[in-house]
Amino acid sequence: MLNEKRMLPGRTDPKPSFDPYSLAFLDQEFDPDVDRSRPHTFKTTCVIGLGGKGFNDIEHLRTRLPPSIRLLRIDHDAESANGYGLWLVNKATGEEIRAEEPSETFADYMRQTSTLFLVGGLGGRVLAEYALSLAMRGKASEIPTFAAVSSPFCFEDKRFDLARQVGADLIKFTCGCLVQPNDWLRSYFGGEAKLVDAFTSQRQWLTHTLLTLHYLSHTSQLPNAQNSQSTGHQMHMGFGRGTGKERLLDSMKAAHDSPLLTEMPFEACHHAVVVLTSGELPSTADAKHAEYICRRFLPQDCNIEVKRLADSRVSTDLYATLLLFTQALDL
Ligand SMILES: Nc1nc2c(ncn2[C@@H]2O[C@H](COP(=O)(O)OP(=O)(O)OP(=O)(O)O)[C@@H](O)[C@H]2O)c(=O)[nH]1
Ligand SMILES: [Mg+2]
Repeated sequence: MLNEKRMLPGRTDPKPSFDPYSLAFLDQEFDPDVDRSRPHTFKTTCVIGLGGKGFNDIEHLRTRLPPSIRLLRIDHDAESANGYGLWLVNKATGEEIRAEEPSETFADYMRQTSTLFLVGGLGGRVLAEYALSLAMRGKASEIPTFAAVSSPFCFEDKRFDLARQVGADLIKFTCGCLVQPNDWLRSYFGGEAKLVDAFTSQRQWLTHTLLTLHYLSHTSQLPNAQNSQSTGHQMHMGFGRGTGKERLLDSMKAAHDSPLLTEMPFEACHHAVVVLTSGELPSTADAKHAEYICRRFLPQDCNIEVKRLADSRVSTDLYATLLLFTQALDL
């Protein structure tokens, strides 16, 4: 619940007639125009999926991320008892090409990487084994590195301690580590939806996070992205949709109230990026208004950036995406 101080101006009818958290537009083909910010260098964004959840994530992202983004996967190797495998995923066909010499091939990929994303399930063995060394490698090579991971259900108690430890370490070595607890998915769907439905929506959230960060990595000063020496951040994301005359206010309010920000300590936020997305570029007046709204629930000295983005898949709706950065908090 919002406290008084954080309360945003609301409308008389608090219940919009549509789902403020639907990202259905992401299931359409990717709009190459959104990729226009990509600088013309040989370097590219690279996403690495780790373990079983990483596999599911990559399979989902394959058809939804722009062709310029490279997808890799690291997993147990079915052919050897203790080994692991590195696969390059062909976006068009889904075919996976096994890298013959993982270390050399991987070093090549890293030389061609401008921003690195690690995705998977905290508490998974593959992620526990490789995510931290990948993040440290990214940091040492001055590649801005982000992690977007889910944390285990509370009933997976064996995985929980591992997840806590790996998550805390990942936060130290990334520019931003976003942890989405699987239990939030359940509560968001009232515990009634099939788990697979909850996972599908979680993957839409993940896709949205990656697309937003991919865009921002070329256009914005994300905290620490340029500074390999400083300590890491915990990243939190919320988004909301608005439509009609009050779409800016509705989308900002929905973003603030997002189930993804269930336990967000807004008072601890030191850097915030707001991305306003619509079919046509949102106005500068909307951007000013969004900043004004943020000032009502973020600390005085919080650095706030507002970005505007056109995406032809979105029609006349407006999406407000909040990326909020804090120092490491308890997981
Ligand atoms: N949200 C979400 N979570 C998943 C999904 N698949 C697995 N998980 C969670 O991810 C965590 C790690 O599981 P895996 O990715 O299968 O782990 P692994 O690296 O393959 O290694 P093992 O421990 O051997 O299974 C577990 O806590 C699962 O609950 C998925 O598709 N979506
Ligand atoms: Mg597994």
